[in-house]
Amino acid sequence: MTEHTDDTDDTIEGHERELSAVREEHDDADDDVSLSLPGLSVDRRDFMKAGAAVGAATASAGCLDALSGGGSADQETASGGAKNHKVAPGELDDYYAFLSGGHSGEIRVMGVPSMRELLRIPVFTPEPASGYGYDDRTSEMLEEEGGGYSWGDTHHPRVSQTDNDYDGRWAFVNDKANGRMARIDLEYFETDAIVDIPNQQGTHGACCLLPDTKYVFGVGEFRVPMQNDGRDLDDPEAYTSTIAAINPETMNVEWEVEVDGNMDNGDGGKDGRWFFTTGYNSEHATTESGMTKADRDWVKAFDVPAIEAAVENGDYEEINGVPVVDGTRESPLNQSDRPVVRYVPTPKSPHGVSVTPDGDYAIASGKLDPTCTVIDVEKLAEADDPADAIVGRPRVGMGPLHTAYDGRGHAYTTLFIDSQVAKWDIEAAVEAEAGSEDPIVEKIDVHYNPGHLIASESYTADPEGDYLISLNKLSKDRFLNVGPLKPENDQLIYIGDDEEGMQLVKDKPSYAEPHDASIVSADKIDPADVYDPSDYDAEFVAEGDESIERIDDSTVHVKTYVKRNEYAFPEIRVQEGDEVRITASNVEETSDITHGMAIPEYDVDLALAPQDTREVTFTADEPGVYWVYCSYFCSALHLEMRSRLIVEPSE
Ligand code: RUQ
Ligand code: CUA
Repeated sequence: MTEHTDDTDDTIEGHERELSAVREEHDDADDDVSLSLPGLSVDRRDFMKAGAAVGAATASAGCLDALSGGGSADQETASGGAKNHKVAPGELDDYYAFLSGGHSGEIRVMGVPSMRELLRIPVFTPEPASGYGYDDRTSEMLEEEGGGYSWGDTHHPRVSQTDNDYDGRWAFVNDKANGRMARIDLEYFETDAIVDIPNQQGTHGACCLLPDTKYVFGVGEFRVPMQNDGRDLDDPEAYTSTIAAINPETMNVEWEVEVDGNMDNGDGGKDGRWFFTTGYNSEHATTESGMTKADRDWVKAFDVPAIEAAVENGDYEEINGVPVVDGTRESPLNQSDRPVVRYVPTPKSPHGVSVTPDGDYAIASGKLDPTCTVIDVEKLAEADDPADAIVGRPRVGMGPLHTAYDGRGHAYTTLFIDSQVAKWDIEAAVEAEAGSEDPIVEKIDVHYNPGHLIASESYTADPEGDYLISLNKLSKDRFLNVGPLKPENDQLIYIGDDEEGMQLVKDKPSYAEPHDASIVSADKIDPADVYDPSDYDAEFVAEGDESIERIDDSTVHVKTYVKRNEYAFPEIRVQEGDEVRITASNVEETSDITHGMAIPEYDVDLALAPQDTREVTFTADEPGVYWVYCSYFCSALHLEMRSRLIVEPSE
């Protein structure tokens, strides 16, 4: 049983098939292993047969998993072999993974290790299944705070932390397309705030200043004129990119720092002082060849307290309502012994940067260079020359993009060109000469061309060190051909056994395109089961509170409750040209009983989870009969759950 099984087949039949495979393998080996369970000794085959006969009952599935080496509670096999990482039907995962959706503009929630997709959280894009962007509150959020774009490009979901550990409050994610940051409330798993970051285009990196998420940083990638209002069009030297420090509670942009060169990814140190970004284009060019001319680029290390002091002292220019601190190399603020930004030279165009769990090192992945650059955070604070803080440069392989950690002193770096993940020893890299391959522990093939990778709780001070997901950009031949636009391939790798080495566990096709992810222990997140009506401004419409009220000549307000299998009113009668506002509350308290409120030809689409209230406003400009119907299959009488919107013609 060293083979790993793909458990996407969670059916009873699938389970049976797998069991018979286990039995056959076992029969071939012809060694009867007796199992000692507390108080009884059972022949393994007999036990399996008994279990299989019971089918997929949860309890027996759990026992079977323990026997065949799977399950989340007891993952060691009786014969001391490998785990099979199976999460049986009805069992729950150990982790939540939050993956970005790229230019789908959303976040996906997946269980690990099953790799079952649990939910999609729309962020920058309207999404009809959840009604996101169709009720007044979320459509206003997208329109007003969000700037009214129809899409976004999410890359880096980061979960808030307290004391360098996940606190389960929020996830944040960037919009690379339009320079925005969004916050997702992890009580309800929904986007609750979007900020359109002034002076920034291409907000790429996103992450928190630790230990306590004092700021969420948006890392501006594209250099643009400051301000971008028609000036300096043909003067790229005058363009600039900034990092933006966002208050996680208010989502207000507190300050920005402008720098030389483009920025790319970012990560916060663990002690509240440093924030690191990678970057390219130290040349300030506008074409690819221009951006890759010089051999050197930088990791920029932002000294947050020094920046805060500059803001405090008024050493900034206010641009579009935000204090912008000059962090370019020539800035007077960088000539003192406490510069606001330190420019650590690296080989050209480093891509990912991440801080080790102990906070000792910031490691930048070389991308165009086959090495990683290890920066000693303590030395950085003391060194006169930031280059002196570089303490290691292991040669990891071709196209290193991102690095994650297991908490046991290893780093794992994706190699885009080699289609591999390299595992290496951080301290060995510090001791080895620059360019040495000695720190490499092993490499595993992935399929194909990985971008990001993420290990369980890798961004905290205490990673779990068991699972790693390699987010591969290409899947090519790994799945049934679905035409030219292929899925990506998120591969689960078990990294919990340093002796056996990395083990590829499963392939998970994913729609374009996850970039980064955070993997959080399930017990650190505590989502609500139903809404708490007091959490929203909208007035809850209980049974008995329903009304259809004419506010004035041209406005009607409908307040309706919603429950199995009715809306409060069998008909809603209005006049042609009326502005109609509907306030609808799902009065159900039963978990998972969601109702919809859809009105054809008026583009109305509300999704109402239990105890939720949503409002929608529209103009009834076409006379006629419109069936109000429920779009969530809620009961046997779901189809009959109806009302009519009757729009009477004006004379
Ligand atoms: S960055 S892999 Cu945003 Cu690497 Cu995509
Ligand atoms: Cu309510 Cu279907």
